[in-house]
Amino acid sequence: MSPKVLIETAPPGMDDPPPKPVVVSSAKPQSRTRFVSAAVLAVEVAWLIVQSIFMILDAVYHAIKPNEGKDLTGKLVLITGAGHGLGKEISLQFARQGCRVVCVDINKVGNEETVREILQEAEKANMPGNGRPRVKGYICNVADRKKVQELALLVTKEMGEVDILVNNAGILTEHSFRDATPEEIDLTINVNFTSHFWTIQSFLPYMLKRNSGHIVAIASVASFIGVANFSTYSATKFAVEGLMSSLHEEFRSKQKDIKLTTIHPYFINTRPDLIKGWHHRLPLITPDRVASAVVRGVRRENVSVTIPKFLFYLLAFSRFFPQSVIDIWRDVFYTHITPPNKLPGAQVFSNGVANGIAGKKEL
Ligand SMILES: *[C@@H]1O[C@H](CO)[C@@H](O)[C@H](O)[C@H]1NC(C)=O
Ligand SMILES: *[C@@H]1O[C@H](CO)[C@@H](O)[C@H](O)[C@H]1NC(C)=O
Ligand SMILES: CC(=O)N[C@H]1CO[C@H](CO)[C@@H](O)[C@@H]1O
Repeated sequence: MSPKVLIETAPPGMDDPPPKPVVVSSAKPQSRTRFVSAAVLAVEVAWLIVQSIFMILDAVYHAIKPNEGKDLTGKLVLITGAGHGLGKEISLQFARQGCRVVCVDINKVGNEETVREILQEAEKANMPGNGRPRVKGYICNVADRKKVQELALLVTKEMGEVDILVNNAGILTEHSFRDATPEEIDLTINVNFTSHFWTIQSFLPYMLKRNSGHIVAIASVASFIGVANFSTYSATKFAVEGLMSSLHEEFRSKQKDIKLTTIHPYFINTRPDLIKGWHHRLPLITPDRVASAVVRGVRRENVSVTIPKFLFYLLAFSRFFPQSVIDIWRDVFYTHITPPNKLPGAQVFSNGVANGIAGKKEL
């Protein structure tokens, strides 16, 4: 059936632009198209429900009988902030998977220590290096875009194209919002968040070229909920979640083979100096546990991993309740942070940025 085309012409003498041609089909055009699009939507939703049921059943099956995921032997992994705490543990665990490792940190001493430990372990385990260096350390401030670009060129030349990028470097900034200085705010945002743009933009082109790669972001449970005296930090973690979630959506159709994983750990006991100021109802978790969750998440290509897992469900569930209910639960399962410069007898820190740019002098 061919629709009739009706062209209305304006009465002569008026300067309006000529109206657009109006397409009309026979009887009740509007209600018919509305009916058709509603029917199409209904069919699509029905199909979505069927597919979702199968996907949920599949997820339940795998939760009962977990698969170990892809083999990482021989992959080149770059970890930022490899010189201390979680980054160090992540580096060691990827090396134990048979990966070649690039350790990046602003702190030369810590970074070299990690490299040395990996080499020692590899020697003991007699792991083959396949003629290329198993591990190498690089000093770089990830908040410095130019330095990150130079790093990408150098690493690619010396070690090869990076398969897995782990954005872990960051600083824990603790201050009451009133006390936050512009320097602390800028530094935290640059290191904990903006750096992700520089590293991803620098390493992604190689991944796109080969149509394979994996980008990991270490966010936090503080990307789901805010924490008092942790506002700047928490804001950067929400931002990281937003970035990764958007990238997932952007890559999902055309760059399916670039995998993304965001890790949301609860508080980790990496920093004895800061822990003194933490009062919490739930036990802290160990870097070791988080690092194995990172490796597992990468192997299984999980988009989001929360450690401990129950916190993810608890926090998602809590959203069904009024804020007053959430508040009283948080009063019982509290996490209170006293900034380091407010701890009795602590003059070690001049401000809330505890490890700030440790090792900057060495650059
Ligand atoms: C990770 O992926 C596996 C399947 O590869 C799945 O069984 C598991 O539930 C996922 N875990 C999370 C936290 O999404
Ligand atoms: C935030 O830190 C201040 C000290 O600067 C402390 O007095 C206060 O109790 C802390 N707030 C919370 C909710 O932990
Ligand atoms: C996303 C990111 O880089 N976050 C880091 C912010 O700082 C903390 C504390 O060092 C790190 O644990 C995070 O990895």
